[in-house]
Amino acid sequence: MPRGKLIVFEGLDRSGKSTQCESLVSYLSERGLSVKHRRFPDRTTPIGQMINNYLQGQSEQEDHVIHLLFSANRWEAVAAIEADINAGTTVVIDRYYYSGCVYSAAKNNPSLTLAWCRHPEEGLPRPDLCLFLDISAEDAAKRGGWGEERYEKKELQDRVRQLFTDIRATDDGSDFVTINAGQSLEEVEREIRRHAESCISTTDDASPLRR
Ligand code: DGP
Ligand code: NA
Ligand code: NA
Repeated sequence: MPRGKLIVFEGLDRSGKSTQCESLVSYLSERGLSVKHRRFPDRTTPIGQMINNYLQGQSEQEDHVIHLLFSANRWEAVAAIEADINAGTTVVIDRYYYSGCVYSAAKNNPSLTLAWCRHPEEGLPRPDLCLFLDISAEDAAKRGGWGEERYEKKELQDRVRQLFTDIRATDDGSDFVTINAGQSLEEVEREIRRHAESCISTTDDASPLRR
């Protein structure tokens, strides 16, 4: 049986990522594909609850500490993700280690560089496809605005977008397919489906997940 694929969505808050992620999962499962939906942070685990409290402003964490908690929240799911993929299930994830790097690096803490932030993420399974929903912080804010959570502020989102752009110039960025998230929902959906179809029909199914 061919292994499943690892498909990741990335983008700013309010980029339409979660909506598009859900839509792709339904689309693929309606096509009869075995598919599983995940999101990071996964707020349901004990580590995820610490992250949730931090994001909602109910607790404070030192910048490196929260970075490592976000990373640990991905590592604690790795065995389950790999088991699904090896059993032929495609796993679609809303946010992954690219968010992990850019949101922490956007804090402008001099000892929290993009390179430092990347280290704890090294060795996580690399996606077969990373759909980067690109939108300016300004246009994202027009979409009903951001909520109350810690990072949902224009200045930080501007830096996050710049850092996503910086990542695109690195080896990690070679995973990205950039989608103009300023288009209509239907146009974005169509583009995503096209990329996902092409990823899924790729015949290198015997190749293991990259790290
Ligand atoms: P979401 O549930 O997708 O809205 O994500 C919650 C917020 O956390 C969002 O502003 C993005 C941010 N975030 C996601 N992953 C990470 C991470 O690994 N590290 C940091 N610092 N922030 C993250
Ligand atoms: Na959010
Ligand atoms: Na979201």
